[in-house]
Amino acid sequence: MTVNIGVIGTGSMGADHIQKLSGRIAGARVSAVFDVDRERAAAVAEGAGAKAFDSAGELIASSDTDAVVIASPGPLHPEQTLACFAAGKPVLCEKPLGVTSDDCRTVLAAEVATGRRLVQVGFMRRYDAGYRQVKATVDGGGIGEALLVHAVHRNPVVPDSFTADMSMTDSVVHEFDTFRWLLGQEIAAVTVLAAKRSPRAAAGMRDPQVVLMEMTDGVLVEVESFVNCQYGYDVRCEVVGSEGTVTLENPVGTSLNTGGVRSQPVPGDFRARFAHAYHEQLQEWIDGLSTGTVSGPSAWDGYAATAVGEAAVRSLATRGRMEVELDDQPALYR
Ligand code: ISE
Repeated sequence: MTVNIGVIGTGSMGADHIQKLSGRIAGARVSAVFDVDRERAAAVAEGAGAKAFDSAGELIASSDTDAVVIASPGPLHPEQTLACFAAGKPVLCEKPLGVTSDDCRTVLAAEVATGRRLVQVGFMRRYDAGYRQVKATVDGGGIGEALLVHAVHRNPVVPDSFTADMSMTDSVVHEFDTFRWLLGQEIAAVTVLAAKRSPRAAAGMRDPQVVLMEMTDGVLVEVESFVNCQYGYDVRCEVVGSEGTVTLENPVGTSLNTGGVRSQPVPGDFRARFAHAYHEQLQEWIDGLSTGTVSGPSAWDGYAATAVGEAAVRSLATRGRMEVELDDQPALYR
């Protein structure tokens, strides 16, 4: 069976998904495309052998679409996800599920009302082989009891429109999700401090920043976020346990030894670093759809990440420690 996928948004992430879904992912094809940029949508649709729609609503409702990928700007995600629920169609929604926790609550309530899981949130790191190995080691007791985590999240550059708050809501939101998943706990409190400002940061931008997350059972997770590091994309972590540590390095394909120096390439951006994870995310989503199962990061995960992001933004503004109060988890997500 081939699943017909409608893709909303043909910017960089949407285009990346369309490319993967057009040939590389088994059991799926792109049947429908929508973007506010009609010309771009038409060109992408032609390349993919898909139909270009005039609105997201029409794409979602169309019989050409069995399931939907949402890669539009974040503020549109809740409304488009709700439309997918109304049409009874599974949806892979890029992060964030909603830009506010109230938006996410609306999505949660609507999904709970359908009585089944329909949305998966695009936290693709859960599909990365390296993170999966780290989680398997921690879960298998390979380092004893996990006590604390050091993590690094660096982007070479960001556009001038990227704000200090976005370091939390757009970048470190991945660590919020990753360490909730990896450690199997919620985040109880978060503290964010801006470091000395890089001269490469745009006016008004506070970069780098350091985030301290306190997990519900006392594990501490410390993350450096640096979005103007210049040299490349660098995401790493080390989980420190009572009997040892497990480390995820930035992956290295080749090493060059010459003139007494060893050099190794660094990924240019997150699409290159997580290309395989994006592929696995789509393939596992499609494989699940054939049995009617949506099992990846849930609306609850999307809500929790956004709620922690809100607390982190408040902490950055006040230099204070912010507790994270989550609602009761609906049974659908337990
Ligand atoms: C970007 O939006 C992403 O989602 C990347 O995975 C992340 O590493 C980057 O920092 C974000 O800006």
